[in-house]
Amino acid sequence: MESGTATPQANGGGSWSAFLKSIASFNGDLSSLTAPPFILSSTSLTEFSSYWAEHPSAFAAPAREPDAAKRAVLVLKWFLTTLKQQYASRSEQYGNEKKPLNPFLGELFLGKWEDDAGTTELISEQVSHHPPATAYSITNVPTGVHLEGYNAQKASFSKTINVKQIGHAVLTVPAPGSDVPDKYLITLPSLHIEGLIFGSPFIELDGASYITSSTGFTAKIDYSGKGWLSGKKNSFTAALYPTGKEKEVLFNVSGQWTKSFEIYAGAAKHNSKSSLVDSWDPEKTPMSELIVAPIEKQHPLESRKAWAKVAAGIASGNMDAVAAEKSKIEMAQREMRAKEKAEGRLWQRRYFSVGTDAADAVLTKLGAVVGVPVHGDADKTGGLWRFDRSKADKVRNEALSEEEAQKLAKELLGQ
Ligand code: HC3
Repeated sequence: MESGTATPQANGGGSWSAFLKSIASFNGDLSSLTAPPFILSSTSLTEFSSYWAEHPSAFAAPAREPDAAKRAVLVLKWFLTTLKQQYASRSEQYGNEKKPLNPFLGELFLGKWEDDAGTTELISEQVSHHPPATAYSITNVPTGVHLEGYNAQKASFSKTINVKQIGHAVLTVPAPGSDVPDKYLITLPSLHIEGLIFGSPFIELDGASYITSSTGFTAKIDYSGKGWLSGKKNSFTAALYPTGKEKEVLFNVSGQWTKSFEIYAGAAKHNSKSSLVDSWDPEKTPMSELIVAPIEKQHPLESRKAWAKVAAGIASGNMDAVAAEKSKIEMAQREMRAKEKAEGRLWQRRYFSVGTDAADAVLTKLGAVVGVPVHGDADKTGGLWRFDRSKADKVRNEALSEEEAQKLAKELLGQ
């Protein structure tokens, strides 16, 4: 069976209907969802962090803009450009969104982009397993634009799978001519799965998400899908306004997050050719390719290396091998947790630490504007995770010997 390409229909409707029955009563923990083989992806959720910067030039652009309101609109533009990758890229022909691999604690996904924007580095780490949470740090080296954040998901079933994203992202933009960088607090949209009943799942975003800045601007993005009678798939409208003055719209954006969008000055009711200030068309803007080290050079905890045997099993449709290889990792992880408990220690995250400030500075200043609590929903994500530069500097040039790498793989992954 070619699980990577086969449709549910091609694999027998029986197991798909059993899957549908099982999700109608599932407990909200997406990692516990038992999906039929043909809907299993060999990509781990730690890889999803890369979707934030597949257009590094858009990511870095705000650092070159001297005007604070225009910087805020460039941040909004970059955020909107990421949505297609985040929510539709795995389902190029709509309708084959698969179930990603559940990362193990400590799993890493490291990479970089090298293009016109210079080097942009990605670090993604599974910082919590119960509840599952992934943290990430992305830095454009020449400009110093830096994104960090963490996320978890809470799912419920009502007509379909509905997913609320827990967590947030913080973008730091060094502003031209200022010693104090801008901070942007970004919330994450809710989503639901469409097409489940037809065996062709894809994502639609819903509700609203926000970006609020230390420079006094807020963007609200409203998502809507194709209704019964009207509307287009993956639609959105967005408005940027001085924080607290929602009616004083400085810029508005509209379009489809999978297709193109236009940015206009002022409120939407005045949109005309002359108020059009910018636009985006993913077809005309090629993505940069993420560079990931070859598997043999990766750290044992790097995602593609750790899951290589599971991925091979999925690709060849050998589900016995998939189950056996997954259970090796799960057992080794369980044993490691038991050992840590017995020795009274915790797993040391490699790049992130639980926020040490008595109160997180960004959430204290900006959280209330966009509904992010000062504790950052730490109870649902295993902590309020912040990138720890000192940890990252320490491991930057660390080289494991072949022997050390093998020992780690055995101990932590049962390989
Ligand atoms: C819900 C989801 C897992 C979570 C994925 C997240 C929210 C992860 C963080 C990224 O930044 C954005 C993102 C994009 C897609 C989200 C996934 C879509 C489907 C997957 C479920 C666990 C799988 C449901 C199974 C099935 C067969 C219906 O696809």
